[in-house]
Amino acid sequence: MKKILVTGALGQIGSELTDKLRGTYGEDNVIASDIRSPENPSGIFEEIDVTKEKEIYEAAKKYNVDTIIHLAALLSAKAEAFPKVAWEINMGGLVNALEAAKELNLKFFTPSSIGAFGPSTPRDNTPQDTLQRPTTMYGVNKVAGELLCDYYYSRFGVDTRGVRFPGLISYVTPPGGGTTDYAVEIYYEAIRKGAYTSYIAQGTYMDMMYMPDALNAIIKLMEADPHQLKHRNAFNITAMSAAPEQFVEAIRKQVPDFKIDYQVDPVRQAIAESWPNSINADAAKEEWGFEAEYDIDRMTVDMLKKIREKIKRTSS
Ligand code: AKB
Repeated sequence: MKKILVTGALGQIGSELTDKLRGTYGEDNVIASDIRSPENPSGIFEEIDVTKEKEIYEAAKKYNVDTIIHLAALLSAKAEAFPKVAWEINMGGLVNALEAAKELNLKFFTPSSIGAFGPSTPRDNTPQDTLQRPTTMYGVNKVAGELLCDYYYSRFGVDTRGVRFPGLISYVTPPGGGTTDYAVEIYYEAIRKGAYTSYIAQGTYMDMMYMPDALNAIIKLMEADPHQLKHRNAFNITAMSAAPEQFVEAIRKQVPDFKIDYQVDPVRQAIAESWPNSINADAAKEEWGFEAEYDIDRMTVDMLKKIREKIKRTSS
């Protein structure tokens, strides 16, 4: 990667990835884009509506990029509330981005998700290659997206790559409209109130990952030798499998009086129950050396420290 266009650059992954890419590849070699400009863009920024057929193509051409990292998408709970909009953004945006990559001969990354699995998928140690019959619009989009990326690689030779992200946890930009968002909220509430009401029930396990590991995974996969990649797209990756009570246990090591109660949201609970408890990431380890550095305790120490500092900064 030498010059990179990032779509969805103001989102949970995009905001941190853009900074990291700029640090690694140079300020002027990373073009951030989103549907709306931020108030004070800190580097090159383009307004792109990914559903408009040519906007990604035009920006990629204008800046002569060699890579597109396509992140613009609706997350699972939002997609369930607005399924048709999700189809238009998640699928329409993806095909437009892939077309730009095809026309301009660009490398391409887009994330899939644990949401690409469904209730008939093996729930524990879910294999890389397995049954995928998701029951959510988000999942339908993700499976179709995985197949579409495979298709653009085999049919047109586009260098498409991707991972299935678990729930991503970060203190920088909040996620919006996901099922795993509770695993971010719980840390903020631990600092602000010493208590959290979880919309996901006790005993509901899902895979999770701290953002630094997710960003490293994207860069490592994009820089991997293509000859080593048998799967290319939709690699299972994970750092931990956890239910709300594991977060409580980890937080109580730092905030001993932290309290939890439960008011389960039936929509997000049903989505969570249709996803695996834990996925197997052996293919990612074998094919491009994926590894996660943060387990739940190390992540918790860092999250709580960074959120405390952030709250102090914004209140002073
Ligand atoms: C969501 O909850 O929708 C996302 C995901 C796991 O893809 N965080």
